[in-house]
Amino acid sequence: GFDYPEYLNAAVELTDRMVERGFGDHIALIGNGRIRSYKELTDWTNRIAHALVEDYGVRPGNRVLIRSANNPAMVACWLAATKAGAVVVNTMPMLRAGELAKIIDKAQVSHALCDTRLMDELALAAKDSRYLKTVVGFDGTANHDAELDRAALSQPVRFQAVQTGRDDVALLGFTSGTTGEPKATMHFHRDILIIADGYAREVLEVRPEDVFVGSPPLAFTFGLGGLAVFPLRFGASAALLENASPPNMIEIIQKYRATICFTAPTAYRVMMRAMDEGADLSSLRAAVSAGETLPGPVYEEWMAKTGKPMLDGIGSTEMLHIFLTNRFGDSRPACTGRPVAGYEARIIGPDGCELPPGETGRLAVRGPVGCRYLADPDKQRAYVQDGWNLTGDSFWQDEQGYFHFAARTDGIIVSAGYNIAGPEVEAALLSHPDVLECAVVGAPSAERGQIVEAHVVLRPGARAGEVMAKCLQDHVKSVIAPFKYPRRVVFAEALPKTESGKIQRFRLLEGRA
Ligand code: 3SK
Repeated sequence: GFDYPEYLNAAVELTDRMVERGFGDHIALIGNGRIRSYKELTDWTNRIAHALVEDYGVRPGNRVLIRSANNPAMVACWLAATKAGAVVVNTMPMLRAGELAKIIDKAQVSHALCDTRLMDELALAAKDSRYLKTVVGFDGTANHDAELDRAALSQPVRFQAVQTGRDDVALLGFTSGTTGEPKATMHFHRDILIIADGYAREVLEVRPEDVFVGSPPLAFTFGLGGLAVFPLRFGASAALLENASPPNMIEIIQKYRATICFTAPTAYRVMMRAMDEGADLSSLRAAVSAGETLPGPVYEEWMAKTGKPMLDGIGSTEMLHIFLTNRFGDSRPACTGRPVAGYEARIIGPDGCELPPGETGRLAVRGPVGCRYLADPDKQRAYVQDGWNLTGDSFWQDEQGYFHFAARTDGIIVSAGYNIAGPEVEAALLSHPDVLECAVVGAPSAERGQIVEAHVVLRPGARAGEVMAKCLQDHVKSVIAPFKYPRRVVFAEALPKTESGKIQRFRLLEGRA
């Protein structure tokens, strides 16, 4: 069970409590050229919390937006605002003024803490806002040379955190999803601990010696969990990278002997090419893959190279983190495993009834964390029915109870009466040595209703053209049922992605009926 006291402040549990438990001298955060212990992080967050309350008037329940790349200062601001009882909205650096303005409006953000290097777009968004009145800059580098840093410096290192209830909202997770319209999901203080005490404890078996590294933005709950909550809950360390390109991740893995990596399959593929050139990733004991389907060939290659399974998992902003996952001793290729302890999952048909093994339907989940949309009762009713969260993914369950991804609920391509799961075609294309990345969509076709259309980014050195298109089509036909082959192949330099790295397949179809 997940039993927490009635009054609980998640940020206190991740900092002051860790010092009390003897982790004061352990390394908590590494980033921007500095290493900070739990004691230093605790004092830092307490000073900022004081400044937020006394200098900037943050009150319990205020919505505080944070705008930053992944760095220790962003984590410190998040923890400090949480200690002050605020409801935090973490946002990604790539957002533009228009997108920020929508979030500010929807969440009724009153205060914003912004890395000074990213101030321009936020200032634009704040200009005409009815809600956002206080914007404070912080220094995302290690120099502590901005307004919030100076205000914090004159404050004491002890702070009496706001006594929040375990069911008070602590975090608003925004998801632009793959459709473009931002939705916010509310998460309680206890939810933040549950994702660590569930998935991270049960599946990753996190210990204080672990060093985490990865690419998802802290503004995305995948990143906040994997790169802040999980390490801090267990006295482990997180190495944060403002630019988490595969070469930068490799450098950090080698330098700090990182043990747990969170990233997406595309980055793992690039990292595996680097291993062929001598990169040493032997310190990694867990490679977590999420955010995109993990193609079977990527899993197999990782297993062959490291002798360890890549842990494919699926989560969502609605559910805060991973609820279905492979495990160290229990993993299979092209399979997302079984529910995390405390969660149940089932496959349902269009009538809401559970489907038998082997049939593809919508994945429904329930467990200790669930979806609560902010100010959107219609979306809430559609997403949560009879206590089950109806995800946007279709899956099928095998006879042994393992779950297999089929497609986004809206991602099944129906071509001349055949149901074709785009991700299956993508996996087939990715098993071709010249393909770096690809996205498959159902393009409208007068003849067949839809046709399978593949957008392909080739590896450097490979030549795009008719010969390559034919070669890829033949390859797909040789790997999966021939009717699934992409009838159209479009070569691209890059694929459209959300700030969190998800491919936006809908954008590949924009402007077509
Ligand atoms: O699978 C995902 O995309 C995800 C989303 C939010 C949090 C965690 C995960 C793995």
